[in-house]
Amino acid sequence: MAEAAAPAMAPGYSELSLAGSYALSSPTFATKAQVTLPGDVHTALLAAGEIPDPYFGANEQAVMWVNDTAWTMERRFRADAADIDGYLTLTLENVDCIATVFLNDEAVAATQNTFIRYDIDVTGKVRAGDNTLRIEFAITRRVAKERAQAHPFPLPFTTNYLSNGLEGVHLNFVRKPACHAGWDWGICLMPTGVYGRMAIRRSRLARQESVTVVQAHASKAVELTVTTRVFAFAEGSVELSHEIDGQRLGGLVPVRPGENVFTHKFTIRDPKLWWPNGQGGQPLYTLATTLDGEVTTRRIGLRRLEWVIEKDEIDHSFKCRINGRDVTMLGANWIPADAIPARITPEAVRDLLESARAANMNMLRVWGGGQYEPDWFYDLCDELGLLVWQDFMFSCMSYPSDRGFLDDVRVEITQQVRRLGHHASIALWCGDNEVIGSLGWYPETRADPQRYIANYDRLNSMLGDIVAEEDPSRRFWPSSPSLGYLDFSDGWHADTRGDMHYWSVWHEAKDFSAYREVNPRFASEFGFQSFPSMNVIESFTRPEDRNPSAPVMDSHQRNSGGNARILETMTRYFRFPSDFEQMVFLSQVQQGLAIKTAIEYWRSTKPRCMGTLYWQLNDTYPVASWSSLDHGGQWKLLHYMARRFFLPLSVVAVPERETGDIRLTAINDTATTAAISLEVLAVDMSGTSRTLHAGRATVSPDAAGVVARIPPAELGEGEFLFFSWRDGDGRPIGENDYFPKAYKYYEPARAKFEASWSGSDEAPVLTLTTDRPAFFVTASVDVPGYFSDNAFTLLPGRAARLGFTPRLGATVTRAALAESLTIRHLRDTY
Ligand code: BMA
Repeated sequence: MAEAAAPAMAPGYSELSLAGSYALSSPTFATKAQVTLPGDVHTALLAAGEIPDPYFGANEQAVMWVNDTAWTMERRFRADAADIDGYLTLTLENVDCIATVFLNDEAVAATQNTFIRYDIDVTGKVRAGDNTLRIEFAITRRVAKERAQAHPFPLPFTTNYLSNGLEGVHLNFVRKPACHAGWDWGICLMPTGVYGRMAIRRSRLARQESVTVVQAHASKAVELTVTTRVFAFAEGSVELSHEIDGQRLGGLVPVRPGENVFTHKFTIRDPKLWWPNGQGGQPLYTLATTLDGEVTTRRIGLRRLEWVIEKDEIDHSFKCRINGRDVTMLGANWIPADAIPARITPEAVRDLLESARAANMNMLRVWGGGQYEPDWFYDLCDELGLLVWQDFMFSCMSYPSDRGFLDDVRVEITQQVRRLGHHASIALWCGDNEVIGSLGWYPETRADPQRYIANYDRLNSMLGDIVAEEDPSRRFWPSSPSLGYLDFSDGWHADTRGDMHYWSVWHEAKDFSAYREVNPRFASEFGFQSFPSMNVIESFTRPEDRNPSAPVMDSHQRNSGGNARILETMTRYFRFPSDFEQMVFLSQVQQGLAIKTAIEYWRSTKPRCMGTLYWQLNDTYPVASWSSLDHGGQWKLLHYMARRFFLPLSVVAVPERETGDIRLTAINDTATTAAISLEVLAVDMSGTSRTLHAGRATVSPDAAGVVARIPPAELGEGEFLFFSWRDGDGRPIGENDYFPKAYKYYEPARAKFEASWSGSDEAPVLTLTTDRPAFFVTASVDVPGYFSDNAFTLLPGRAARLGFTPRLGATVTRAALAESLTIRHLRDTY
């Protein structure tokens, strides 16, 4: 009997959003809470007042039961006849994590990977009228444990963090952000929820799966190959078209059931090229894709990007070439913006990324123990000129490599590469974070390296194959750090090839000068901790907790011995602070000084070192950590110092090991020859200064060159170097200083400051003057925002004019700023 003709389907495409309020329940806890999805359980219980704020005090322990509870989320939703007149797909993105999905009490899907978008065929399963969607979550930590116990050989999980006595989680057995179980800067909440898209999609015949774009650059033209994957429910034809730059391609195309792939080629003449921050603009072209009324858009930045990893006079280079120019990558490592998923909002993330841009960064590494970020994160990076080193989500431990696990990961990685590949910001796919290194960390892996390397390579080579298949135009780097393909040697200390993680200063307590004993080709991780800012500490402590060894301060330090390391280091460089607040301030001074020492030296070795990404940009909750932005986005002193040491045209002072001379090197990360005039002063603690050098210099594009040498003998007892440079027209570009001895050996005076406000309420300007040299001078106000400079050296007779930029849409008045202004500096810390 002939096939019944397919029922006439309503034209076009429509979506029924399933976002909204869901009833929360569990077999073991009676709750009245409603959970808003996309969202998470902790947010719901907090809103219902059924749990205390997990970030306050030591409440982490008090809420641990939440992730040892099986949660169910259920809602009713109405559908009209029009909503269901067609083929129906239930799309669920970022379901965290192991759950069964019921539609009108029928189980329609089992999820087990937070990083996968589930497209479930529910044609004929949604009724006109009332329907119910129920998601029943398993207890992830228990499933993980069962899988670990069932695994043929031990796969230890990372415990590189102070778990505050909490039981660790086998997060290498479930596909969920590894840091959800805690990390050496992260709280352990193990959140549950759905964080992405939730919708019933109605299609006439087919739906869009993915649209990828590959760029081929020729002179004065760029060819775009647009590959569209369409899932068709039945045989037939669909209307598929693309539009970009005023060009439209497409038409009626035949489809057969399942996946159909279509390719369209556009040529863009006289393309407006996209550049990373600091190197040019970020023009974006909008590509609109329409399939039978289903419209998706993507913004495309046209740029040629390659990684030059080839033999050179040192060993092998490791640099990023953009539009033909070798650009030094300056930036930091990114971790999830909050430990409570519902708080990861476009507004909060834009604020953090804008702060990265304002600090002259041009790259962020999305770290492998976190998550693939939402589309809008990469849209923001495209817009702000922030390149992305994108790790795949594996970190610091070995993972299974059995068929089931690999099949699930194959779907995950394929989806992520197809979802993100069109973004100009994505610079590189990296297999994992420190998994190669971790092979040397655990007794089990050390005892049987062949087995664990083989296990590692099964997964890692699959990742490389997927990238080669799905995105051949982009580099796949096996791991961070890595010395190269199938090279399993130690990337922590080798500095002639690959990327390097240098942790000897923090984790091995070496002197800051140790940063000058290694010469990485690309430093993708290194860091130094500090305490969060005082107002952040006040947000999770009672006054009696504000002591570096108080239990609450211990519980907000997840790196073993971290608080002691901060305090011990102070005794090496500074006079010990007189009270808690001064200690907090000094911890940030010291953090900034450590990273300044590293980055200034490594940048001065250009073109040997072509990348410095410090650990870490942001925090997931209020904690002592390596971040430069407090939880909530406030600039710590390190972030202000980053804005200076990431200046594209910079001058740095480094002691020369051989001669002891202080070598001043100008670093030019711009495309044009830089002509500068440099003035170098010897200044004493009273403010008396002598000119040691004044002269002009030129530095070629994308190069570094020594512009002056100061023999140490030229500096008298108690004197330091203060130097400033201007452009060819005499406009000030930057200033910097250099202390040949640790700060504790100097006797700065108790400087008196004059502060005055000018400008307008829209653009307030603070002018600071001093009667004596003052160090790490830091202005702060209790309004969200940042000054154009801070944590700097202020000399008598050299006023500092600081513009103030509000953040998070704060409205300010100069009066309010003046009222809450505080000035801190080094001499006041003791
Ligand atoms: C590296 C990172 C993170 C960690 C950091 C600080 O290992 O990859 O895993 O948070 O060092 O210890």
